[in-house]
Amino acid sequence: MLSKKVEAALNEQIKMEGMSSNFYLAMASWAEENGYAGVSEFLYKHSDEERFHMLKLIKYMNERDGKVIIPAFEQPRSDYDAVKQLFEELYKHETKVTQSIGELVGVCLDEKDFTTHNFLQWYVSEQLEEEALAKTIIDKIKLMGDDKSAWYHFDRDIASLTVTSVADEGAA
Ligand code: OFO
Repeated sequence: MLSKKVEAALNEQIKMEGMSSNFYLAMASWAEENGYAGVSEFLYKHSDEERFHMLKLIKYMNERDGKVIIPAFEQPRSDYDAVKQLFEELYKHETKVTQSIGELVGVCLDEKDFTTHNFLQWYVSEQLEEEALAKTIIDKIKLMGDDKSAWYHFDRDIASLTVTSVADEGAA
């Protein structure tokens, strides 16, 4: 059984993950519309991953007899000036998600809910990796500047970039 505070905080996180999924879906569509096939493929996948993060929370809450509330999501932004701006927004958003996971972990500790605390450790590591991934992409974009051929390769290669591939690069 979940305490009311943990239940409310988990529902907030469901909202956050669902919002992330929609946010990246809108970004993916913008990238597709603007001819960045690789960037859009990367973002469609990212959107699916966020939906999976939301589902994982829903299933956990139901397993623990919590009451899941599926929220209404705000309409995400649908236009960007450039891919660089899009990834800066994505990075900013991920830092917010990390903060929200941190607060959720804090609520579990206050409530002495060590089972949920344990469950959330997966999200803690995931956020670390997602922030690193977003940072890596922004660094690449800065290096490329206006080099058209670099952009061509970037768009081709980003489709295969995942949280795991960046973590491996970091470990190498
Ligand atoms: Fe759910 O990891 Fe990003 O937001």
